[in-house]
Amino acid sequence: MNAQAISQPRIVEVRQNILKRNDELARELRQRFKDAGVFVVSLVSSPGSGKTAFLEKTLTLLKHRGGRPAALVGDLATDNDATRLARSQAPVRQITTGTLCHLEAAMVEKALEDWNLEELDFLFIENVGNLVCPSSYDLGENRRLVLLSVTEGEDKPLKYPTIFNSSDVAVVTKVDLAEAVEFDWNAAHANIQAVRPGMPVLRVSAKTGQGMDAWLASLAPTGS
Ligand SMILES: Nc1nc2c(ncn2[C@@H]2O[C@H](COP(=O)(O)OP(=O)(O)O)[C@@H](O)[C@H]2O)c(=O)[nH]1
Ligand SMILES: [Mg+2]
Repeated sequence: MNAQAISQPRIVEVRQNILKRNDELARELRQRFKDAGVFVVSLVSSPGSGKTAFLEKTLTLLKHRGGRPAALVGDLATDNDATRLARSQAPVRQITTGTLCHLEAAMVEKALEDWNLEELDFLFIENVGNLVCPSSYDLGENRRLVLLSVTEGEDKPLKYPTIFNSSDVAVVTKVDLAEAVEFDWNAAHANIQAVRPGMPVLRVSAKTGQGMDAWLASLAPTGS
């Protein structure tokens, strides 16, 4: 047996342990969120799909309507997104992951350490922009949104099935650009449904506000 054949099972075992520990922590977080009455939504997508723009609009509209939203945002580097989101006046905290391409439950737990969850109705968690890594990591969220911008192409659900499969709702973003890029709605819808039959699909533009009311209505009143 060569060295690689011997070392391979060990790598698998370590990875399984990391995922198991993450799942346990995520379960604890989910219970904490439930006890505090906060509804938690996470967002995953490739970089540039419009997570931060969609979230800034969401936080601003919720604040205007008297809600108590907050957000955590993950990136490899910089706190640019937290600065953008903070314009909504909602509490926001950046998590920088260094070289890690996803958020883990432990990072969420640490970021919330000195927050009083009882003071929140909604917590949004923007994951690191990546269509692969975040799919296996439960963050204790109630609902996971996967965003797909019209400029990315309709085939992405077929190319990255795991992230679509591990999400609850698909959000097609930047619909104000759909015509310019000849976005094929039927193909996009069919591809999403092929990967995850019955998945709800929302269409939004953070730029024009289109679809934002329908999205917020899907969260109200308790977001359950
Ligand atoms: N036209 C248009 N551009 C958008 C929309 N949402 C985001 N963008 C632009 O897309 C780029 C990436 O958006 P960002 O929110 O940073 O994406 P993230 O990396 O997924 O957080 C930015 O230049 C945004 O201004 C939208 O609804 N319409
Ligand atoms: Mg962002």
